[in-house]
Amino acid sequence: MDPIDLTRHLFALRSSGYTRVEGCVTGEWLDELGTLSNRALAAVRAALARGEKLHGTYASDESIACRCLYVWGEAALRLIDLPEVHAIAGAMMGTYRLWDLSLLASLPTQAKHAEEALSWHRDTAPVDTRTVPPPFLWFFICLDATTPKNGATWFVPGSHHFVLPEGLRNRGAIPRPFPTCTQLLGNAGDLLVIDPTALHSVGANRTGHPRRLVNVAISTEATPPLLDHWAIAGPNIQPRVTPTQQRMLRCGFPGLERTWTVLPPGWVTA
Ligand SMILES: O=C(O)CCC(=O)C(=O)O
Repeated sequence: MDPIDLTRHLFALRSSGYTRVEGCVTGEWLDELGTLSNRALAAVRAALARGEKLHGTYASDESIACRCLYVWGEAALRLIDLPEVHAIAGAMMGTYRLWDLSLLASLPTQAKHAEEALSWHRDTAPVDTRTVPPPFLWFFICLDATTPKNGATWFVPGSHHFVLPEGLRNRGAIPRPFPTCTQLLGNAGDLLVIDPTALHSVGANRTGHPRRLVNVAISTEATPPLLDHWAIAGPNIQPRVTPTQQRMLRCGFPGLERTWTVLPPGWVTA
């Protein structure tokens, strides 16, 4: 990314809490990512249908996630090296690690939901990013164009700077709680970067197909990752990682879970 572009995206992210980098993943890479994501999604839906609970992961009729997407194929593992992620994460956070690589799907929603934004939340409390780095950044690769109809993420620009006023706390799924909220629209292959301390929500998907994002979820180095990714990568992946992938997957935090609920059939962890 050229320095002027990087400066533009950093300014957008710092002031509004989000930015969009166009066309980061294209061609066969994007196609393969779509195919492996569909396999992962099918496996997660099958596990939920069997009554399994996804470890550390919210699932509903409208949105589900698949963790540790790197185990589903090379096209996912390669995302850990994405230069745009490193340029932005490096400038915003200094040192950082992979918190998780997840598939996020907004599923076709029946008319029972009048709301367009299904679950307003922030993932952690806002911090003063003038003096400390944001604890997390979510780098969403759009596998599908995100549109007003298919559940594009809702977002309140600038809300990463402020706590909610007293009267608006704990009100759950409020439809469009703020006049300035907007949906994050992009084309397939674009990268939507959000500071998840901002208020955001998965959108209702009124189409017949899932709206899929892959989240290269990054945290500061001081924050433990969601899982022990190095153990989960296991002997299939460990011997062939790039130095960057090794740095991002491996960490010294004790006591992390060494597997996840849904992995490809026969997958061996370390
Ligand atoms: O899938 C989405 O649109 C939003 C995901 C989200 O809310 C999150 O990752 O915290």
